[in-house]
Amino acid sequence: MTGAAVSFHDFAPEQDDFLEEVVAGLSQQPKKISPKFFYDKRGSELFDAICAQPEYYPTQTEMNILHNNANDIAQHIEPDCVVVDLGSGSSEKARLLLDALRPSGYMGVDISREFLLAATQRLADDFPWLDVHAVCTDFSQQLELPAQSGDKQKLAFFPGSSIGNFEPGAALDLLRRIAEAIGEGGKLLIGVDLKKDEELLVAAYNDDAGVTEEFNLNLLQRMQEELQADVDVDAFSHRAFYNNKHGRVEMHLVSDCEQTIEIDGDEFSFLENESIHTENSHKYHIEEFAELAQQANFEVEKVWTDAEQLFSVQLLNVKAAIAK
Ligand code: AVI
Repeated sequence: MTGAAVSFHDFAPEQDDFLEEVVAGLSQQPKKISPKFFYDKRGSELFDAICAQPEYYPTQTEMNILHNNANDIAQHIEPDCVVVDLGSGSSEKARLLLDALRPSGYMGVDISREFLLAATQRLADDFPWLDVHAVCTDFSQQLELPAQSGDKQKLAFFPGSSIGNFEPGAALDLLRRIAEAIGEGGKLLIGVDLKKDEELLVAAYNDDAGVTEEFNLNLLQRMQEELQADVDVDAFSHRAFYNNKHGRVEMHLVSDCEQTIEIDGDEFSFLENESIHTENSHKYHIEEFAELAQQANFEVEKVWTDAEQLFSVQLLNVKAAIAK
């Protein structure tokens, strides 16, 4: 079925400079590269494959929580709200909620223009009663919403525990930005991965099929292909472990030997076992996340989890401004 046209709002997000950021990151000690560079076409395919690995519990657990509790979630939301899907991608998780929520509008917010337009059009086709908007912006930098949402309640939706990939300070900034964008009366439905047995966490980032390993190493492949970097991908190994002090799973690319790589005329030397830190994935206790939410001007209304308390879906309210 073909639905109504999608309204497109292009805030023309600035493209990241891969070369500049890689050179800056490898010039630091310890060396690092932002996880945002994982997601080229191959990286996005590999991430989808990670989500289907039996060890990577977050995706399926969160989908089950959303599916099983969609009607209860709807009880807490105004029926004609506007869903603001942050990092909407294929909109797959929002689809689990739409029939129960019956919102008046849906705004898919994503940096990837082509992907966003295709996914929102599919959504408009499948939910012809929904007013669908595609908002192209980098919400990790700024979050502007089109005025069309009017006075209706805004329900921001940020699944996948993507918040875990932000350092606590940056997570706070992002939550504050979301609170400001959705305003008083707005709510945020967010997926938050929970602290748990270390073995389960480590296994989730070291799947037996080696998909996470390939996802991590694809960063070096990208550097080779896009930056003509002189780097031997086989001379690096994937490492993922739980850092108890920081409450996060860390991913690294570890040099198997002493070596030098060259990128655009710059040389970067590695000792044997020296690493490039490529990702942090913070895990929270429910009370820790409530504290973070509180600092960002949210209060927790309700938390849904699975029976094993692996993952949580949390509904937060923007706190009312104190009257002067
Ligand atoms: C996207 N993000 C929430 C994933 C995570 O678990 O931190 C990315 C990922 N990295 C390795 N596996 C999955």
